[in-house]
Amino acid sequence: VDVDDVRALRDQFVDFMLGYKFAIDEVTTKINILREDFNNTHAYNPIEHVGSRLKSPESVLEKVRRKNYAMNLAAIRENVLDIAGVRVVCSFISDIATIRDLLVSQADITVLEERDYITHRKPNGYQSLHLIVSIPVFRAGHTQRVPVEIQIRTIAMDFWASLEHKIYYKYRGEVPPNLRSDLAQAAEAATQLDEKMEALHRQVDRAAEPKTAAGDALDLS
Ligand code: 0O2
Repeated sequence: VDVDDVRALRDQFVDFMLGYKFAIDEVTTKINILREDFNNTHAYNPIEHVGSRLKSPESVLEKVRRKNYAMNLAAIRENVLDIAGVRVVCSFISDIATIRDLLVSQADITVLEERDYITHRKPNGYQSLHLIVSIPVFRAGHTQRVPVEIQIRTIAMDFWASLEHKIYYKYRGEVPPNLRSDLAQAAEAATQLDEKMEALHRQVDRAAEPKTAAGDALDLS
């Protein structure tokens, strides 16, 4: 093996991954701008927290093997669309659509894929809205469009998903049936909590609305 070839390969890979890191930075900035803007203009903030992760080289390669993709950078770029991941955790179910709409309407964002695991929850109980978008990243020598997976979910959905993730890894994917059914029940409880919180939120919103006497003309000038 030629050492220079190995070095060149490593440099290529570092450069490849850097594009995804920059794309995470771009999307995170977009979300932070929305968050700050909401805080400023609405005295209400639909975003609880924002997280991100760059897929590790090991899990990129694991996915390439599992899905039988070709083992080269061009094929990885084309097929593995979740190397850059950003997670937006919202307070209420209705905030999910608000954030989704605010992101997809941005001129530099193109939606490549959308999976609504809220309307169609996964059989294990997983709920979240997944968007795969592509955004331009302006590099020192060129511009590239980079895919980013954005997961949008409520606090309850996030709580459930993080526990399920731990259990799944603990049992290496072979979750015993009793735990599986407990998890499904917990997912149901999370949905009920989300619905209850949404209803409460609406009630509070209505109570806070300024009361206008019937027949009063609203002067919008
Ligand atoms: P991590 O640790 O977040 O990086 P695949 O990647 O093939 O398994 P696919 O079809 O490409 O799946 O995408 P999918 O299922 O729409 O979304 C994949 C990501 O969504 C996962 O990323 C998880 O973050 C999350 N996710 C999907 N299903 C579940 C689930 O049942 N439980 C939990 N806890 N999370 C889920 P990674 O790369 O698998 O994991």
